[in-house]
Amino acid sequence: METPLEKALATLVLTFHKYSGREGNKFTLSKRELKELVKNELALGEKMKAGGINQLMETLDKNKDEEIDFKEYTGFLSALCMTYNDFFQQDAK
Ligand SMILES: [Ca+2]
Repeated sequence: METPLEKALATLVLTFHKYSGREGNKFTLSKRELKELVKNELALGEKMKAGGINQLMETLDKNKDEEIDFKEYTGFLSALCMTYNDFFQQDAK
């Protein structure tokens, strides 16, 4: 049986592919695909303006090819995990 962590990992991977396959390269996120992912899958996405997406894209796109590959996406997940952890630690105080 799948453990909660395994389930979470599958969700992280499947969410990437759910959006990366929409246009252009099937294995990378274009800016539009990244925007859709953030908007639909994260509560903060609702509040994010166009400038925020541009900035996020610039931060994540380490090799500057205007696409977010899976490795670059893991950088995003890592930053999100850190934020969640900070949130839990603050909540525990
Ligand atoms: Ca890239």
